[in-house]
Amino acid sequence: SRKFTVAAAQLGPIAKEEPRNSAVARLCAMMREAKARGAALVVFPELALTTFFPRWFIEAGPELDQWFETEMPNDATAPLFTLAKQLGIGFHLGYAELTPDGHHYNTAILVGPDGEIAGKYRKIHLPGHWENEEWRPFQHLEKRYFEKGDLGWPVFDMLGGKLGMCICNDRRWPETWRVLGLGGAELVCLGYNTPIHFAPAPEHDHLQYFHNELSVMAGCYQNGTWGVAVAKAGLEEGSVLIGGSVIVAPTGEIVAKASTSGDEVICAEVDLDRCAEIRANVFNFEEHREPQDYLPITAP
Ligand code: ING
Repeated sequence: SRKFTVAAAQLGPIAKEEPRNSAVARLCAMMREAKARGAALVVFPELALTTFFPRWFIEAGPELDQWFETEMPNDATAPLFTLAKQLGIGFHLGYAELTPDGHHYNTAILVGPDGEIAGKYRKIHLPGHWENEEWRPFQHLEKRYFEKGDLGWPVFDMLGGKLGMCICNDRRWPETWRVLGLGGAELVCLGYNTPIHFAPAPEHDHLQYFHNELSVMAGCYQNGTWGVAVAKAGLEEGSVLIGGSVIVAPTGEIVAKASTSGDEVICAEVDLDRCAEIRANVFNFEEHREPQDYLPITAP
């Protein structure tokens, strides 16, 4: 067996004016709690260093770039990397990345217990819209502020297994999970900032928690992988973000779920060998998958 304890460190709201060192202090407190509870890995949310700024229309330039990190680690996040090395715990962190050549990504990294970055992912499915849309109670301008990720969905050797990442809206797309599954992912880390109100279809607002669980449970089951999905939650600058962070088994079962909308650490023991229960049987890709038939047939 390849057992270890994983922690999902759900964040409550981060205020617009909250400085990064305040958010990092909250992350460090939860990293300590995760370690105290025996975790080898702690998963933090998407865009975990700042408020969810795509909810506002912001002109390109310094006012927008203030929300991005130009290097990682940096002065604000160094304490987190130092603590991880000191405690000997790995972590996943989502943040807004501004590259030296001026590219903007919604990014996540995996950092080993040695405090070194082991892997990076840049969000591919960017939801929302490009222009300020006055009819909306709040904006969702990820398509305006981020470029589509250019790294694919890589899988990294870590903690004795194969770990992958995706980010928020990615989890809704079966292709995300299948590409990770085909890459051999045994545990997928993802963060999310999901408003309870989806302006184009408000009749679905009451389904946001359900759709979160549905997406992660299906993705895990249909690819025989563990999943750790972690929210930035709560009433953040007037916008309610769902909580509902979950740890899901390769069977699709939820093995741990957050019960608040604030900073909350949930833990579960994962056994990466359990992926074989699914991958050697019902979803044995080599034996049962028929990719040559996966072509949309239009009616004659
Ligand atoms: N947030 C939301 C998400 O995909 C969204 C956007 C909400 C899309 C509800 C569709 C329905 O969870 C991010 N950051 O992707």
